[in-house]
Amino acid sequence: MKMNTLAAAVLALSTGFAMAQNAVVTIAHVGPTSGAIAHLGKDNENGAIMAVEELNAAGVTIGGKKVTLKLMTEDDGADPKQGTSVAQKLADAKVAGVIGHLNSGTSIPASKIYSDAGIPQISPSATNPKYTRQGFKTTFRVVADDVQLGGTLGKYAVGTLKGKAIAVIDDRTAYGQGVAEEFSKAVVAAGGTVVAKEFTTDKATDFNAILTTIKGKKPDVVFFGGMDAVAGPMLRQMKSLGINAKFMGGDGICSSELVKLAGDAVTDNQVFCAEAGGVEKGSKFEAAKLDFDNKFKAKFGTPVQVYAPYVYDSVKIMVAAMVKAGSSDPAKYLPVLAATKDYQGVTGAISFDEKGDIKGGALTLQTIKGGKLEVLAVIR
Ligand code: ABU
Repeated sequence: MKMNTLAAAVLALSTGFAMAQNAVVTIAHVGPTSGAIAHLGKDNENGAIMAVEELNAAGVTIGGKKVTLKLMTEDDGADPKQGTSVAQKLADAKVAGVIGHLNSGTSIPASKIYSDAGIPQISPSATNPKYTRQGFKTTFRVVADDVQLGGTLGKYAVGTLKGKAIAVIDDRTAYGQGVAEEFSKAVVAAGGTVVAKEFTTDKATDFNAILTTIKGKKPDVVFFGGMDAVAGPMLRQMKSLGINAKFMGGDGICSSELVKLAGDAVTDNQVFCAEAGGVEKGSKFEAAKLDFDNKFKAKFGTPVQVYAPYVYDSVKIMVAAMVKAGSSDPAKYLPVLAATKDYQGVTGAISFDEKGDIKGGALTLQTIKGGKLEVLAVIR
């Protein structure tokens, strides 16, 4: 027993010594870990922590040398200005790569700074199409975009939910406004009518004025382009005002937190939302995703909100590109990252197109039923 303890101590010391000798490769994660959607930022950050810990435990060799990965975590508060200031800090620190940001409103302006510095950036959750349409070689995304999200949800509102009169609200962010516009276009194309267009902000808590206007239009469906922190109180105020319409939103509201925030203000099959990714039931990725969800809950004591697994895959894709390129120098591994093809992640098979977008991205359409999110369909 004593010998085992001694052997373990020697091993720990020698492992620690070896780790200390390893070159350090710094990857950054950025998301809003403060503010109204800090729960989503922390969810994303935890996905990065999990990936880096697993990689270090397994051992990473780049260009024939053992390396230790270091995760630098930054908070952008979901604020575009704070986002660019953090991006400049990371560029000055010459990090090897960036995973983030969470929001489109921060990812888009930050992407110019990373592009100028030649630093690869993978967003696990920013869905505004503009993010990858700026001609930057350093910009990647592992989820579907708002054209796909808004388009699919608009078609669903009219075709499946049989909505005729549809009210649309957005929070004036790059994401909220963009997804609401795509949704509205698809509603009209499917033969529905947008009877009201209202807006709020991503910090608002009182929606009585806009909801009263909307109530007067008697909508079958209310769509909200924005995040769960705003959608929860909005649903409660809809109930107080007696608005019984279906409620829809994109990935920003499709979180386990929304279920808590809305509480008993929602009835079964009243809320519909879509995550901008997903794996089909019965596919070879189903078990890996479930395993990730279980490990995540055991490690952090909280369920996945939305995008932690996409962050986890993003870190692993970036490191796989460094290993394959034999270098963590962005100029050397960037072309390998761009050529990522059929990477087998926990969120499915990932390949990038010429813009840095995921090829053939999926959506997971969900509803709230029995106080939980329930998957209705995975759509490609
Ligand atoms: N995609 C929803 C949340 C993040 C964003 O695009 O702003």
